[in-house]
Amino acid sequence: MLVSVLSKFSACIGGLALCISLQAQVYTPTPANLEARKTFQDNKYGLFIHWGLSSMLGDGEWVMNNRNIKVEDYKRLLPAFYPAQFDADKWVQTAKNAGMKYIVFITRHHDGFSNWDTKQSDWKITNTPFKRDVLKELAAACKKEGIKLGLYYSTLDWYRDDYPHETGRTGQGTGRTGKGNYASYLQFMKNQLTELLTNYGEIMSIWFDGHWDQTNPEGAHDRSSRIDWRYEEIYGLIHSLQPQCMIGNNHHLTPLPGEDFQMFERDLPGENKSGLSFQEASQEVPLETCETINGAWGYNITDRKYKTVSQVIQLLVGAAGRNANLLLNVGPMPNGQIQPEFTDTLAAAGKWLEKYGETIYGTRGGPIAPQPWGVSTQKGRKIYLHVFKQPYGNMILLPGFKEKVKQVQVFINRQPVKFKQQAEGLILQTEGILFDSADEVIEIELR
Ligand code: JFZ
Repeated sequence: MLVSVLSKFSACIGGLALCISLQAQVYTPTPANLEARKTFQDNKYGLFIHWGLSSMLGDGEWVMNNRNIKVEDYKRLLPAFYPAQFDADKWVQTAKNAGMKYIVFITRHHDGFSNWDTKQSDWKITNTPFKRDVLKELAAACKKEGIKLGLYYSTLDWYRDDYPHETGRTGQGTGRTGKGNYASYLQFMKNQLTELLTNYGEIMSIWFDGHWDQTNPEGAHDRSSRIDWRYEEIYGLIHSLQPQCMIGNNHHLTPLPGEDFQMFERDLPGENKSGLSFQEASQEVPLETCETINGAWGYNITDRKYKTVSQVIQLLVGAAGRNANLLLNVGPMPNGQIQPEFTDTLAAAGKWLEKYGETIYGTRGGPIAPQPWGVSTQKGRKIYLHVFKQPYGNMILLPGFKEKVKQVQVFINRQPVKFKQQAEGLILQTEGILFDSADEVIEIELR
């Protein structure tokens, strides 16, 4: 009797636990969050900004790890940081001129340095001689100009002892002797995130990075994490503070419960050129590709691998054609300025967008999968073919194209394009069309 009561009792407890853990797996985004996702997809194009103490060393944001700089030595950067030319309005203007609609700023990268006046640590920008809370200034400048603001936040830390560094894949050479303590580190992160989501107005997104430090490298069969990050708690906190705030995590995995967009690093969704993106593109949440404008995220003084204007345009369009946003990165100089090689290219691509923006903003990936000649986007009854190079044989075949076509035109000058609808698909005659732009757009209007 007692046995059966006990077993019933434990079955009940077991059921409850199962119920609670299932609950934790279920995430229902609020209407405001769903709305924010749409706006995000409509906006298409953002500026990523990697900047902080590491910029001073001119060797990328991984310099602390790569050169095994000890925390004690790296600390000397703090009293030396004085970005005299920092001007949040200029950064925002750079994004605007580029045709970008949002900025994602590094609030805290792997070196653990906080780019805002956090109360949780002394390792912060307001303790440099510069003293200013650059995030406050950037948030104000963005608000003034109608640019949305997302925040990059590293869950990996090469500086703090309480980060579980013993099991980390990186940061082993920074001389830490204290023991990792995730409970303490988690509380620290939650306190910081609370500040970020309370004191800086509406935050478009939190862009997490660092998960992979606790897993085998990309492409490995087992990508399980050596620590339990307790994302339900972190994500729950964010969504309770700002329900519309979109959470993304650069773990290079299928999105986890609570995440609102999926990111691809140096890759367009479906490609895996960088070897960092083995994950499949989600059909559920918005997608975003991040890329560098040269070869580096944080300022690298010798990096001259500048992308051309055409490359930037084709990257953006290539992302749009795969239903993804492009988050294009610059690493400003230690003085706070974005170098002219970057601003010039961004502005020139922005000029292209002034003319062709209608075929990018507010669109979704089109019905024609990426082709050797380019990609397609769609908005309502209009399909835009983005042609990167002169089509072979002066014709484009869209196999299996069934929908009835009203008219086809060259987007920029309304020059009519001859077309035939046949059993094998839609055939466009491109003879006489000048393909001299990085991307010539042909508009197909459906009936
Ligand atoms: C990460 C960061 O480490 C990098 O500094 C930058 O912020 C970028 C946007 O995101 O990039 C990664 C992520 C994973 C690995 C390497 C770089 N990895 O697994 O080796």
